[in-house]
Amino acid sequence: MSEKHLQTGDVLPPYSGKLRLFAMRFCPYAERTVLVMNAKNLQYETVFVNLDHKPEWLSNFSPKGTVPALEYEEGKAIFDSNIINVYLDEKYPEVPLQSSDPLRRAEDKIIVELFAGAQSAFYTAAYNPSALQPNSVETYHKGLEALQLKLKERGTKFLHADTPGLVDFTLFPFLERFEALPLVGKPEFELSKTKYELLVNYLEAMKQVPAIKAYYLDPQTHAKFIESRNKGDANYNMLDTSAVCCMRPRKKKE
Ligand SMILES: N[C@@H](CCC(=O)N[C@@H](CS)C(=O)NCC(=O)O)C(=O)O
Repeated sequence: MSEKHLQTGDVLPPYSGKLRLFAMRFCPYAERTVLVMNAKNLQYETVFVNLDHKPEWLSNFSPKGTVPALEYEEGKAIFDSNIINVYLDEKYPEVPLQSSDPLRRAEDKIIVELFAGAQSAFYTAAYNPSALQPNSVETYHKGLEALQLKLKERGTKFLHADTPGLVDFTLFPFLERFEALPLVGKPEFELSKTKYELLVNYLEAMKQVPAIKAYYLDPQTHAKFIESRNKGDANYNMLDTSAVCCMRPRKKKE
């Protein structure tokens, strides 16, 4: 998978017949869909796009210009991570990621809803720290405490069950990024092991899940991206190895 982000003026690669995901490598919403597709063992391609200089064709797939968007048939797409993920779960039921019980599905949505405050406090802390309110840290920790309590109440390895499900893949991309906050000068957002023992163990277990392992980025990498974006020049292509391919030293002739 090329990690290069296409931008204004770049041509849309030809459609191969596989599901095609429009994403941005550091976008937590797009990651939700990547994790779901990985967990379901779906064949798909990814097109990464530069969100500061969007390719002209992005709006054909995503009318609001956001990622993720999923091209499920040539030229036909749906957008929004939650909408895409429920669609995928219903369309490809071989590996189900939601409970068959409607009440349990509603409870999963409530867990996601209760986490939303922590999510927006993260965004402010990472990308707009001057707008942090005195209660932002409190809101963030309240969200994490609520999540830890749910893990305790459910008593399963993951929120979904002893294997992760949609609810886990919806929250994880944010938790992954939360660990970068102390590295960008926000120690008050740390997920301390003493306070969040259960939650931290859950996070570590999630990192071992193959669907996640294949896409996970460490806190240092997220911190680098956050810093680049805050400097006004988001480094979308920092993982793109094709850019340095030709600078490798050539093998000496024997
Ligand atoms: N509710 C949407 C949010 C998606 C979203 O905000 N994505 C960001 C990148 S992480 C985006 O595309 N931003 C570009 C823009 O808003 O123009 C979802 O769940 O898919």
